[in-house]
Amino acid sequence: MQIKSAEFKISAASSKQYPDGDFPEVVLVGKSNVGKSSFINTLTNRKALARTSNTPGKTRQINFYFINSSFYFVDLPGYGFSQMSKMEQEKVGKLIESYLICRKNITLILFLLDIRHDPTKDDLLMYQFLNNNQFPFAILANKADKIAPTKIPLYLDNIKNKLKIDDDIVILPFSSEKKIFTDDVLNLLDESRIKIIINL
Ligand SMILES: Nc1nc2c(ncn2[C@@H]2O[C@H](COP(=O)(O)OP(=O)(O)O)[C@@H](O)[C@H]2O)c(=O)[nH]1
Ligand SMILES: [Mg+2]
Repeated sequence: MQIKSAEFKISAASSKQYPDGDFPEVVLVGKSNVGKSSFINTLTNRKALARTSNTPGKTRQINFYFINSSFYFVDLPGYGFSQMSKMEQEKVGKLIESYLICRKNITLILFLLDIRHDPTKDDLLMYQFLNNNQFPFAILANKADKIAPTKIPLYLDNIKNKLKIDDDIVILPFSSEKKIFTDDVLNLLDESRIKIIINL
């Protein structure tokens, strides 16, 4: 797949604002600051299509980006931002959960983790939520530019062990910074879209 066009559609604070139509949605999930918005900028080859930030916890709405006039990237708010008040964290949690549970358009969830770190408690909960509910998802171990290329398999194994992930779950290294492994992700998108067409 080649990404030829990308356009910001809407920042949704509730399900009423989700875009109409039956376009497939590829969803970015992960803790605050893991690189969800950067991922969208990297794949679309745009510097600031999605707002990235050094300050975690900025995005509290669901942002939709229309790609190739045929599918959406959906940038979910980050979870697990400890400086957000308990009430706000709960609000964000509910927004994420209700999107994931109710939205029928979801084709693929890209679950971002930081390759360098052990998954957090919230990461583990998210993994179990996705796995137990049989969502179509793959794990991207982001910020792979921060470790030596020869160490990447070791770090991936650490994540697999900590989350106890099943062998059939796809886990790929990724880096927005260095734009490495983007082809693998584009292939994933191709496969997931084929799947949805067959399912229909
Ligand atoms: N080194 C490195 N930094 C990254 C990468 N992806 C994102 N970042 C940085 O991590 C911070 C948070 O990124 P952002 O995309 O806003 O995270 P989000 O909260 O998940 O949307 C920013 O300072 C990014 O520049 C990556 O692959 N490598
Ligand atoms: Mg973001």
